[in-house]
Amino acid sequence: MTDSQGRLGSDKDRSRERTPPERPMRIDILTIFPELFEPTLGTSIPGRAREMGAVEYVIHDIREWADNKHRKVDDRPFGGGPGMVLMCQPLVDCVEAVEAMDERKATRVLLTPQGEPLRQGRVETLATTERLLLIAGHYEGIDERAIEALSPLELSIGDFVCSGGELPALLLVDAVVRLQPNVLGHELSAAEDSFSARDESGNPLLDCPHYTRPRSWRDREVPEVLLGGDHAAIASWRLQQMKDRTRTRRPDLEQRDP
Ligand code: 9D3
Repeated sequence: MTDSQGRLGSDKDRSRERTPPERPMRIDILTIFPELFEPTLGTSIPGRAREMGAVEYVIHDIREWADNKHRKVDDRPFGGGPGMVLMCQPLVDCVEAVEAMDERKATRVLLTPQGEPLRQGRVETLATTERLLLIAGHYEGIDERAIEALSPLELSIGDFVCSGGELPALLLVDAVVRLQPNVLGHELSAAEDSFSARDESGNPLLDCPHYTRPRSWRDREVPEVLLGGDHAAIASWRLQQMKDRTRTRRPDLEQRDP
């Protein structure tokens, strides 16, 4: 018999050498803008991850769970004020219906400016779960009782204002799926990039500068050490650059979890 690459071998050989293929991680996304997701999730690393069978994306339109013929899912805020508030019923019904589509327990995540600022340590934890359910809001807010009932993990992608939770959700998907086994090609490895490199105390380090040909460009030279072939000297120069850049650009990264 032959395997997928045409190599000969018995089933017995294979059961000794290979662990069974893992089920793709399932990521459900709940949104009122379902059309926003496919172009990004079909491209680059998120697209490759899906083609490889590492992940499955299922997009759900919250409006499909509206209980009225106008597919209305929002209403005016009690107490007054601008904007509309996403109602409890369509959102919670949607979460419950979507969760019932697969037997795996989903980690519920709400993208919200009120959430925990997302950092790499949280991304790494989420990357190990078998199922994520992301809720992207696109309103002045969500009825607080729905948030209480769902008790999702609440995440923000940073202290700036986006017009909705859709792009934050896509960003989280990108950060999570690139950590799935075998998704990154050899062009970069998850263990080597920014926020994976550490100093001796375990603090995260920014990346060092990179150079390619030509050696001289508009009177700017590539640092001499990179041209010499002394690999120990290159490694120590790069580490020093990483430490210097971290200290000057991101002093907040020192003595802090990823
Ligand atoms: C200007 C409206 N704001 C009044 C104080 C509240 C507000 C509501 C909804 C601000 C932004 C949004 C939409 N943003 C998100 O849903 C969102 C978000 C963000 O805006 N920044 C960083 N991370 C995230 S995650 C979800």
